[in-house]
Amino acid sequence: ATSRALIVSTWDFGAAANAAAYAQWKKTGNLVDALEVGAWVPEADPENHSVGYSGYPDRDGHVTLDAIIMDDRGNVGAVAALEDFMHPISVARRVMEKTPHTFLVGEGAHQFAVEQGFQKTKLLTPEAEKAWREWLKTAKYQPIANSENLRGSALDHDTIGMVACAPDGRLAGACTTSGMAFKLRGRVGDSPQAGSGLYVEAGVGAATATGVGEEVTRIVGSARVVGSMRSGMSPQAACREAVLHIAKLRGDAIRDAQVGFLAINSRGEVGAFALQPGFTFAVTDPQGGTQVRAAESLK
Ligand code: SD4
Repeated sequence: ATSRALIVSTWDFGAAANAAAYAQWKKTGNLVDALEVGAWVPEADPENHSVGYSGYPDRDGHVTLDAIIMDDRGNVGAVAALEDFMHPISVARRVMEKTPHTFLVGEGAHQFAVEQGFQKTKLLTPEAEKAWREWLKTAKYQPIANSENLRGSALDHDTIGMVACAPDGRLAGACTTSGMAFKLRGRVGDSPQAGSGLYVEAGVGAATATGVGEEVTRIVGSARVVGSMRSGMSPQAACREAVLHIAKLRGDAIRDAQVGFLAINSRGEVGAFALQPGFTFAVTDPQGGTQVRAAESLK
């Protein structure tokens, strides 16, 4: 038995994504392939209102998706504010592999996805539309902690962040989300921003973030976690340090907000830490065994 991890993902719904990613990794041995296929699971899940299809819309009723994928050779692709496509992670991968760019947004990302042959899909489901119409009655925007695990709640938001380390130490990461429910039109969170929602560095580790993206973006959180690991911290200590930094910086402004970091280093050691209790993550080992664990938290 080994304690090293292969694929780790945010939240309890990460377990299903890990299973798909693991099966793909067994087939091709390619972490980027594995994470792309893993990310498809929550992206296509009609019961997950925080990622992809059936995600909650922005306050004007548009489902807009953000995603990023990254390896440890400096290859990265991202899309933001992408509408009408079920698998933004795959569009992000095409940005990485087929363009000289790292990030496409909005209409341009949409045009690129069409050109690449992705099929358009209506993302707003009747259930998500109903929740949005309900929200419109008060139109109060208030991000709530851990709504990711409250399936079907109108306050549901969040993201799958996945980081992986192969037994030879190679690293990769992916992150995909519909962002905060009922956000302002045009809002982009931390998730598709390299360094904020995801960061990967060869020989060091990879980190991803979840929760209120603005709080992560302010400190370029995932790059900070990887930087701490580069300086010798364990993944756990590095995630904790970033959360403490946000707490100190933001004080009362983040009293009810959730932010969580999840990291893996190049030895396959895993750590996670959150502002609030309730952040869970799924860990899959190289033999395919998966555990859902609760992260430590500040409060
Ligand atoms: C964001 N962090 O857009 C992402 C996803 C989310 O994690 O809704 N929470 O802010």
